[in-house]
Amino acid sequence: MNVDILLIDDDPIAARVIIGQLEDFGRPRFAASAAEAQFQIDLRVPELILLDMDMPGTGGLDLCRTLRQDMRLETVPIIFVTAMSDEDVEVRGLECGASDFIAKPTSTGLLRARVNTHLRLQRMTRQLQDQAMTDGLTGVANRRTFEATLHAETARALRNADTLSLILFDIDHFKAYNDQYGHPAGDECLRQVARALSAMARRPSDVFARYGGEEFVVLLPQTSRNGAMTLARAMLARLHELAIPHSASGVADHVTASMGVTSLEDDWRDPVQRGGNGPSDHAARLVERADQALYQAKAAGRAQVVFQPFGHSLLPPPPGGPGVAVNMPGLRSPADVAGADTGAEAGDCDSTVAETWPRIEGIDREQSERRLCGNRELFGTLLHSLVQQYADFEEAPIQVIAAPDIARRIHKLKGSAGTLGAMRLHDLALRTESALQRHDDQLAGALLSEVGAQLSRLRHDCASTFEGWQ
Ligand code: GH3
Ligand code: MG
Repeated sequence: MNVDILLIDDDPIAARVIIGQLEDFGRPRFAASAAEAQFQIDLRVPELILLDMDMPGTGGLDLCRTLRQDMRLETVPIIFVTAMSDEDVEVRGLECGASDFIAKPTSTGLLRARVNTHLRLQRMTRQLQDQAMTDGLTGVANRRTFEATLHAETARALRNADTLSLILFDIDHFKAYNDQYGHPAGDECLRQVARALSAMARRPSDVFARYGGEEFVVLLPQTSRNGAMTLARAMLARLHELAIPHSASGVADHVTASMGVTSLEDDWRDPVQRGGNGPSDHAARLVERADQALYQAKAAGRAQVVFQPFGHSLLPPPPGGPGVAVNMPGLRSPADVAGADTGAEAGDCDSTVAETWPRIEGIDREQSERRLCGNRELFGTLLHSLVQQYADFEEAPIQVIAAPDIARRIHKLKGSAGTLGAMRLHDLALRTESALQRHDDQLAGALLSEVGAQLSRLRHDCASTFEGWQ
């Protein structure tokens, strides 16, 4: 067995005895002072530290306290070796972050047993930490890890004036895949997709995570819009190569995904112009924009990438123009795609509000018309599907608020309402989301009732505007 143990002791004789006693574990590294210990740790983080409590200079207790402040040593056991067997000393040692004590002169059996115990505990702790960070089914990072990294990376991007991009993608017609091939095959499909596409986010700071169900997210620090779009397109192409059969897809004969991309870039970062309050606002908005882009990719026929600039609704579109949709080869013709209107370009288009664009209370005409490139029919279809999707909000808001997925649904509703220019609904969803985050269930319940009422109004107004609505 070869374990990387660091022994810190200013007494070379005592150290030699301990090194001999630990020979079963391999040869420990040795440091005779705090400075040497620091040098060894910087060289490589050890698996376990044995520390002489009676060190001169800063002393063992001070050194232990310093080591405990080092994040790299968070899970590394530090065992004090001491000739002082006094309860008070032991208490002070534990308060400084020591994991255990061994009395000098050390007994070989006891020393080995203690070292073994702490190594085992440390491995279990690391395993648990890894499990808490990864998704059990696919082995990629989980949502929690993504969210923690998203906040840290957004703060870093704002501080350093770096770009930060996000890809959010969702497997197309995955419910139909499960229905056709069974749930275990669905699980295997998710594993395959995660394995193949996560390998493409290669930089150490990239995070590929399962966002939920059949939805994944890729966080790309220091990556521009072009870089993120290139990667997203390459991911679509990889799915095409993987060619996992999906005969019930309706989009292609293999598994495809729809992707939404957004980038926090220089032009869109000014919090005053953007109306934001700092990193957490920017982080939430990144997800929201990617989600809106994904929604548009779905609406425009699936199996494609749509880009949405980070701040375009508050600022003019960047040079390079409107949202970009990228279609994949090998897809069925638009006419085959049930329920989707692929005649429209996804993303923003510059145009004035056409006279025929519906006037509906609570809908910002200009915004919805621009976002859907004047495609009135698509607008009707999407609004109809939004109202259908959240019909339960109209019927029983109080029960709905207790559902475990309520935060996610409200978040989705907010994004979809924004895309459709349903600004009153968007604003209500935003406030509900914020109340839920503050665990103010009473306010969230009241707001959700208003959301339900607004949805009812939309249903009513739209029924008189679009044919075939009931
Ligand atoms: P769309 O193209 O609009 O995304 O359609 P969809 O069918 O993919 O979307 P929908 O949200 O209707 O269905 C998602 C399905 O994904 C339903 C759910 O059973 C399935 N799913 C979610 N998580 C898992 C999982 O862990 N394993 C399996 N096998 N299926 C899952
Ligand atoms: Mg899906």
